[in-house]
Amino acid sequence: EFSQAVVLKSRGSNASQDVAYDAVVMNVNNMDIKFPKQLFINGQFVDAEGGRTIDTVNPADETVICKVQRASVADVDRAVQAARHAFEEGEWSKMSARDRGRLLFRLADLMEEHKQELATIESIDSGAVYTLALKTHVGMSIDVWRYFAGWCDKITGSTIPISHARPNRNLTFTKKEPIGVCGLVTPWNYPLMMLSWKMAACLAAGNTVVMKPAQVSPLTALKFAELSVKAGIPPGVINIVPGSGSEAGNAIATHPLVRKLGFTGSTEIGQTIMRSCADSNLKKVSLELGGKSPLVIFDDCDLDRAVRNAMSGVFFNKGENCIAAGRVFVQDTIHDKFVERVIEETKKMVIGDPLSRSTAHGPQNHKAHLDKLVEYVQRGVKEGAQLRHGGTRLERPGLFFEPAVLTEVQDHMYVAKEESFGPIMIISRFSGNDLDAVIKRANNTEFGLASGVFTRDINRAMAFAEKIQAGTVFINTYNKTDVAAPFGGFKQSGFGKDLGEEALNEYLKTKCVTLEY
Ligand code: TAP
Repeated sequence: EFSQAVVLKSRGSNASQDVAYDAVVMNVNNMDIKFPKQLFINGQFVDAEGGRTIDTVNPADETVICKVQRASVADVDRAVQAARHAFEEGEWSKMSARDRGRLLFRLADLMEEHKQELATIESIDSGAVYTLALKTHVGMSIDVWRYFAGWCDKITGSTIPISHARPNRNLTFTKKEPIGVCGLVTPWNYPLMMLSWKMAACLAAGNTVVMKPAQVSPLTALKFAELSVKAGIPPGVINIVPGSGSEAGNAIATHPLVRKLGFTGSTEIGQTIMRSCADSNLKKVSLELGGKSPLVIFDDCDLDRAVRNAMSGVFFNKGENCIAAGRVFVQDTIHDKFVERVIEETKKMVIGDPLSRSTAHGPQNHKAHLDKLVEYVQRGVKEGAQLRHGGTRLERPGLFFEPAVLTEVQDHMYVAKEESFGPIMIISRFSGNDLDAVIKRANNTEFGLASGVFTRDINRAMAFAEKIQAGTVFINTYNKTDVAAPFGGFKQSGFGKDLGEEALNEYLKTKCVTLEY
């Protein structure tokens, strides 16, 4: 039987299947790398209708890496038809959940075997520092595939005691079923990881998928597609359609055969997507959107730890991090010392070639983003904030921005309200021990993604966790995400969780069955 063959293939070491494609081959980072640049539809790499392309640029030196095929509305439709066929008639829906899990474990193993290559591709395409790409961009992606592979055969419904129709008896039970063809649209900050967070849950639940990576960083999604063939994932289960949001992204969001859309990106586009999903066919939708996450530092904290965590809270992955601490509130008794320490440490950060093992801070993802960051800092200064460090483009090839520290930021300022999505620390003071007053300021935003507090007072920490309006709360730590812990925002940071058991519900529907006997 084919499903058995697929699974046997997934177990055998020499069973991998190769797929032919028009490859980009490079020697970079002291290794040979090879990746596709075409659309991936129905298990094959194909050119887009009309052969249109988008240049993908290496932000470390602004050279063009390659031209990637650009999906049209018709290409997206082909991908959706392939996903529908795979769901309704292919082996994917026929095989047992345990076999499905085996395929996903095999895919994770292949990603691990290609870890260095994936991290190198991520680094040249997105500017991620290679050592971080290994650990986070690729490392956490592998973890998330394994985590959800383990869920495949543990998706259960429940039995529910309803009233009996005496003298007969009744039994009600629920079944969790896959939704069908799902669409995914993701941003550029962690290209492979954003794909993996959503797609692993989506496939573990038994769906098929059409996915559009961000046009500025599509390469690891295509390498991933190649590995999915080697893993033995049947054709049509995974389809990847690089292209622009307004064309390919919108075609997914409005397609009448797509029943669910998982989106990560800006709040503005999230609103557009939700409208498109409603108007087209009332798709189920989950949105992971922007943030302006508050980090509150009290004077009874472990200052070394607070400085270290605030720095990584803001500068991690060049600040291109949705849960970045977008606003740091520091108690006035330790404010000056904190600022001094942060500046001292920021000056020590090694900025440079993301492939160098000693680099801590690489180039920003793309030019328009870098320009926005420079303007953002200037706007803060114009409004009266003090620029204490960095904040300009560095005079060297590549899209390098010197991490910035802005102090004396007041609540009404643009930089206190809007997300930068870059390495810019926004510091404000608060006075006294009035927890409620600082929480009120921290909650005075339409975002609600993450938050953090540093204090040795457990009562204060717990009160903060209770009152803060954010989907994630860190106490005496920051950025500590894990594949098993649900992740997602409140308010205009969106709804619907990624990661953890809860993420499965985003890609399942509940059927309720009642019988009488
Ligand atoms: P967006 O501009 O919102 O783009 C996200 C994705 O949506 C891209 O693939 C984009 O395509 C596509 N898109 C644009 N317009 C579309 C449309 N009309 N219909 C369908 N798709 C469309 O965000 P970005 O600039 O890539 O990412 C930055 C934002 O993402 C920040 O606000 C950040 O906070 C947020 N973010 C949030 C999280 C979580 S987990 N909450 C994680 C990472 C990032 P293109 O390729 O054409 O741009």
